Amino acid sequence: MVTELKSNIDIEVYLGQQKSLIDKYLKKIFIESNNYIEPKELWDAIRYSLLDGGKRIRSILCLASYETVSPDKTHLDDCLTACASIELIHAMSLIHDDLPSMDNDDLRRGRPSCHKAYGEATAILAGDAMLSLAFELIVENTKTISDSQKLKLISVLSKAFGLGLVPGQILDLKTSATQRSKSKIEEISRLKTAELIKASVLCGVIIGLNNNKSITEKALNETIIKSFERFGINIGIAFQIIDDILDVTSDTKTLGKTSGKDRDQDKSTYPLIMGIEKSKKMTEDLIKKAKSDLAETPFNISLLCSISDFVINRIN
Ligand code: GRG
Repeated sequence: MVTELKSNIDIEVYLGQQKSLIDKYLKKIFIESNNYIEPKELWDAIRYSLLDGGKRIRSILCLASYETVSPDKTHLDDCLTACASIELIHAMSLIHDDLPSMDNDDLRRGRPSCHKAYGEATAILAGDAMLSLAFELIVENTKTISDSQKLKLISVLSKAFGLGLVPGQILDLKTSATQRSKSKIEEISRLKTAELIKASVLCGVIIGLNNNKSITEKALNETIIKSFERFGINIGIAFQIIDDILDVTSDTKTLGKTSGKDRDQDKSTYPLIMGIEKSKKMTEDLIKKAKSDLAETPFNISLLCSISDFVINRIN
């Protein structure tokens, strides 16, 4: 059932369709259900940061990983719940990242960042609420997966946050330009970006793999999960390098966030220390590795390979 992709046009159509599916699902939960939290300003700040923006690449990877390992769509709604949870965690990390005490950015997704629109206190608290709601959604909104799968999802996402994003952000804020060796930059990229991308891939695998009756052997399951973990880390690091390249080569309008920030904040990144061409070559090597990680699994990997190519060819 893996979607056959015949050309680059197909992948763009596919990405657009999946983004609409995720946006529609988020709107269903956060607008139509009228699941209101008082005071209204808090809910408005959450909706402002979560809806109407973002490429939804982590969710797209979660859905595509599910589609890759699962023979049917039995758990698609639960997979969409995991996507909503991932988008909450990702969006709250962007709110906190933009705060004056962190990256101090006034612009996000082409609009004033959350603290500019709602004030700093509301932005911090909206982020806190979003992080807790991400886990509440998995507990309360999933209907067809087992309790053990729910726990695995919660474990994977909380590890990515507490042991990935947060230490990655601290390192990013505290490591001076002179301390940034290539290996230090890689460590920061892995923690602050690749761990959540890996977790998004794993969520799809955790939901879909139990559904695959031909893969019941525990040892095989574990080997498959390890391959997907390596895949997620490799495309995650490539994703961050492209982000750093775009910070140098693109403009604020295209990015929807302030360009040239790394140089302004004296943050060494791969493109700033090695140049654009060598950094691009690194992303190509990482995507090659990511594809060979997937090739170790018994699935049709064409969809995930096409998404990997998109990751390094993106323009925003
Ligand atoms: C809440 C205690 C606490 C800490 C939060 C702020 C933080 C820790 C982590 C930030 C990590 C961060 C912002 C990493 C950058 C990752 C990245 C490349 C973000 C941009 O992702 P895109 O391009 O964004 O997918 P869109 O807007 O498309 O969703």
